[in-house]
Amino acid sequence: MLKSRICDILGIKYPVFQGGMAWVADADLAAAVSNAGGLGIIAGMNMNGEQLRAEIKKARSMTDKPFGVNVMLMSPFTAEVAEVIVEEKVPVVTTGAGNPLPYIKKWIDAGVKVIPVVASVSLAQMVAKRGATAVVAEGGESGGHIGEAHTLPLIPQVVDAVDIPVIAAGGIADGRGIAAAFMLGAEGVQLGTRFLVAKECNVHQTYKDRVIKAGDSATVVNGRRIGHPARALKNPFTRLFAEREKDPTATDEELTSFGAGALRKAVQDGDWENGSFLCGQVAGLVKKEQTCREIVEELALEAETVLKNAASYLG
Ligand code: TUI
Repeated sequence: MLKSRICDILGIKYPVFQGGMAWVADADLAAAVSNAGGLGIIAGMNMNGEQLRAEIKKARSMTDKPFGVNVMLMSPFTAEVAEVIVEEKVPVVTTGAGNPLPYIKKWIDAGVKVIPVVASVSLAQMVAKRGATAVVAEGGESGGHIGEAHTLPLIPQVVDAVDIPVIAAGGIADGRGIAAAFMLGAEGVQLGTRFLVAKECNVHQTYKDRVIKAGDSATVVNGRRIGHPARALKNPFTRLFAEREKDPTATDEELTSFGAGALRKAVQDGDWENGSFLCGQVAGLVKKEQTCREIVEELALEAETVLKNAASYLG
C-alpha cells in the first residue's frame, strides 16, 4: 500500500492531500477526501473568520478523520482566519501565496500542525527552522498563483534542503505523477485539478466540463506584471487580461481590479467569458468526474503498481 511517514504524523491512510483551492475547496470536498483516506483541505481564502468557523463545524459533522484549512496569506481576512484556526483546534493548517512566519508560533503553540506551501528552497528552510511539520513544495505547473520554479527541479532541491517531509504539488494528476514525485524524494503529494472535477466538488458544471475537455496546451499564465502570476484555462478573460497586461497605458491598479472577482464568476456562475478558470497543466490528464473515494483509491493503486514495476528497469 502506498504510505510514508506523513501518514503516521497526520493519522491519514494515504499520503495524498487535496489542494486548498480558493472559492472551491469547501467542507463537502474536504470531508469527502478525508473520508477517502487522504487529507481534505478547506480553503479559508474567500471567507471571513465566522464563515470559516461554520465551514469547519460542517466538515466535523461530515467526517471524524483529520482535515486541514488553507490560509491564503494575501486575503484581507488572514488575521481573523488565523485566530479561528487556533480556537477551533484545526488539526492541520496549510498556507499559500506568502510568508507564514508571523503566524507559525501561535499555531504550533495551539497544537496545530503547520504545513506551508512553498515555491522556493529559501522559504522551505525558513519555515522548517520555525517548526513546520512538513512543506508542500509547489511547482509552476499548478493552477492558480504560482512561483518561478517547476516541479521536477524544485522537489529534489527542497528535499535536499530540509529534514521534514516534502509533499510535492504541481503537475500531478495520476499514479505515474505520484510515483515520479516519490522518486524525487517527496513523501506525499497534493493535487488540485483532479479534485476540481470530483463529484463532491461544488464548482459550476461548466468549470468541470471545461477542465475535462482541456488538452495539454489549454492553460496560460497571466498577472506577472502585477506580481501575481496565476495559471488558468485560456478563455476570453485570459486573452483580454494578456492584452491589457501588454498595454503600457493600462495601470497596475486597473489590471488588479479587472482580475478581482473573476474567480468567483468562474466557480459560481460558470461564466466562460468573464471568469478566471484556475487550472493546472495536468488538465489534459483529467478525463472524467469521479467520487473522491474513486480518485484517491485509483491514485494509490496506480502509484503502487508503477513503483512495483520500476524494478523491471534494473537488468
Ligand atoms: O497560493 C497558491 N495558489 C493560489 S492562491 C490563489 S488566490 C489568488 N488568485 C490570484 C492572485 C493571487 C491569489 C489562487 N491560487 N499556491 C501556493 C503558492 N504559494 N504558490 C506560490 C506561493 C508563494 C509565492 C511566493 C509562496 C510564497 C512566496 O513568497 C513568500 C515570500 O514572501 O518570500
